[in-house]
Amino acid sequence: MPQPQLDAMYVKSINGTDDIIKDNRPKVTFLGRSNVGKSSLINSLVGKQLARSSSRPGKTVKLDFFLVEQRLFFVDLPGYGFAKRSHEALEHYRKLIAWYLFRSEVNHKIAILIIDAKVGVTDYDRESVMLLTNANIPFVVVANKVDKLKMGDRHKQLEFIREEMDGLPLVVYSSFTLEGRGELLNIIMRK
Ligand SMILES: Nc1nc2c(ncn2[C@@H]2O[C@H](COP(=O)(O)OP(=O)(O)OP(=O)(O)O)[C@@H](O)[C@H]2O)c(=O)[nH]1
Ligand SMILES: [Mg+2]
Repeated sequence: MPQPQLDAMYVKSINGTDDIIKDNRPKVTFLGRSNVGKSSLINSLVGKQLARSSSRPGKTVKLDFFLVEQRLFFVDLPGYGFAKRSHEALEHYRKLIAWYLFRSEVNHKIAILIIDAKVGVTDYDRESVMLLTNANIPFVVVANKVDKLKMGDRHKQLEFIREEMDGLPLVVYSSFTLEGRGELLNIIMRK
């Protein structure tokens, strides 16, 4: 079945404070470790190649804003914890992301915390859950790349992740097969 596209366009990329933060239209923010598939997931949701993705980690380097259906923004964040970055670069990204999420006073609609279904829940993911919870930012966890799980491992691996996430909303997803797309769109786009 053909997947409906969303009306979506690239607006701008920022590296610090900017008028778009004060634009009151709600922001849907995609975060997660480097290479976990944040940019690909945005593309799979809107139905076109909008965000730049790459097989090499470290592709997204700023906060990229996309206007969706004229009424809200999708925000693609740089990945956290890319080991090949210098200490200074890691600090820069950590501060930029923390500022945007917790101190910029942007109008958060929901954050989409993307984890790798095959890798499972990492320390970084646990820390993100804690920080989002403490900041009262609504969020949903997305277990992406589920297409990489062998059928025999799928059930057990997803159970591990569910247990770790302890009752938090979880969407099982693949940007390749589009499994979970309808479910996630319902969560993100509901008024
Ligand atoms: N098998 C599989 N691969 C995926 C999926 N989603 C993304 N990928 C691949 O994962 C790699 C990273 O994708 P990106 O979308 O660039 O990841 P990112 O999280 O935006 O990465 P950074 O911007 O570097 O933080 C690419 O090679 C994608 O093709 C998925 O659902 N399944
Ligand atoms: Mg990216």
